Amino acid sequence: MTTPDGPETSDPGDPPDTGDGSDPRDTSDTGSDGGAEFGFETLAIHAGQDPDPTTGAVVTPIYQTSTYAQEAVGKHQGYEYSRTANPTRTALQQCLAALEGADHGLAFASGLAAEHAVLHLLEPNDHILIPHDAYGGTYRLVARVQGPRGLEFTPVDLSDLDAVAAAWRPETRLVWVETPTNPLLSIVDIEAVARFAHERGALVVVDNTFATPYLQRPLALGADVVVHSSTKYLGGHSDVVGGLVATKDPGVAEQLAFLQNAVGAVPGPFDCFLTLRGIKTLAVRMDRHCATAAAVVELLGNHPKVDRVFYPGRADHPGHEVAARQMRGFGGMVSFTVAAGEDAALEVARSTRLWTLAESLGAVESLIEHPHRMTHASVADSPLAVDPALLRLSVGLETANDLLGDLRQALDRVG
Ligand code: P1T
Repeated sequence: MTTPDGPETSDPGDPPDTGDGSDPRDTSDTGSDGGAEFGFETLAIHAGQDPDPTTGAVVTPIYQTSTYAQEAVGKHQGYEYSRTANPTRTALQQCLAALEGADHGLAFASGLAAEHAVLHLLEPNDHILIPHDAYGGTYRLVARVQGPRGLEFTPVDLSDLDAVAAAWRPETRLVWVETPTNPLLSIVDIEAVARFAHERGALVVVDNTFATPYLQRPLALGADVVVHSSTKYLGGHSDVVGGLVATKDPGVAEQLAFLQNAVGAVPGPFDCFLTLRGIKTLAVRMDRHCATAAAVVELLGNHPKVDRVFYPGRADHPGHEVAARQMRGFGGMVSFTVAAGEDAALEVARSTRLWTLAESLGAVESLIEHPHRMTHASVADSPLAVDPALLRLSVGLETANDLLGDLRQALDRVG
């Protein structure tokens, strides 16, 4: 029975009575398209998104409803209450699962809400390894939310398996991988870390936000769980905040579906619609992001005001070979240090006209930001502190020459 607090009886673990035995909330179905036999672009446009059964609408409707009429108590069409399940969210979850080669997809209100749900799989006194250059918000969540509740963690350079072995403890249960990392674009060999962790009975989670499933499929490389800030490339238009999780593991999926409903950090139907709409063009956008990023890297690499350029597509990047093996392209994110230091970096960030000074990434608009004072301010006093001379670029889809010209004039200004 649905109560004002929500459907306490509708544990996502228990299939609803739909009359025909099916469960439309089931995250294990990637849509009637089947899945594996179709290419990425086809899945992005169609997986989980059959024409609407009621009207034939080609685009999955925004089911802007909190509740659903029941024919009799417990007899309904698979939906009881929108915290538990909503058809627009189901479509997004199935689409994501298809793109990641997963059996289950779960949508959350933000990337950090998705991460929080995954970290909730752990018990107090469990130990995890996190990247020594993780996204600042991930570090804050681990160190300041989960840490005080008993989670033990060690930041480690995950590209160095000796360092991973040295940090390993008998109670290590999970390795949290980000690759490429934010903001230093370090690369972790997912296959090698997964092999190492699985031999010791630990789970591997990959934050695939920077790469997207178009460029990298962590589950195929052995990871157990993929998380996304869909706020970024998946949404792709700077107009929605969201998070996604994908996994093949039915036990993990069941626990996460329970948490999704029990904690309630779910996205609304309009946010799911916007994310689905973004995903349809992911492949073509990523190709252009990669191509323009390569041109930006070329400019930065030859500019006298620039000291170091961080981009896995460069032959001198320590993770270049692994990236070339595990990614389809090197992505649209580029970081660099300004030779004259922090003040000069701030001057560059202030001086661009086309590159908007803003947090976030992965959208059509090109963005520039200063990680030390912005996205990674929460780690400024931690072992993860970022070089104050570092700038991060999210290369957008504007005309490449316009972007190059604007960056050049901003760099030329500094001493
Ligand atoms: O912002 P949210 O949707 O909650 O996602 C958090 C998150 C998780 N993982 C990675 C790799 C991220 O980059 C982010 C969010 N990052 C930014 C807002 C940023 O500008 O770097």
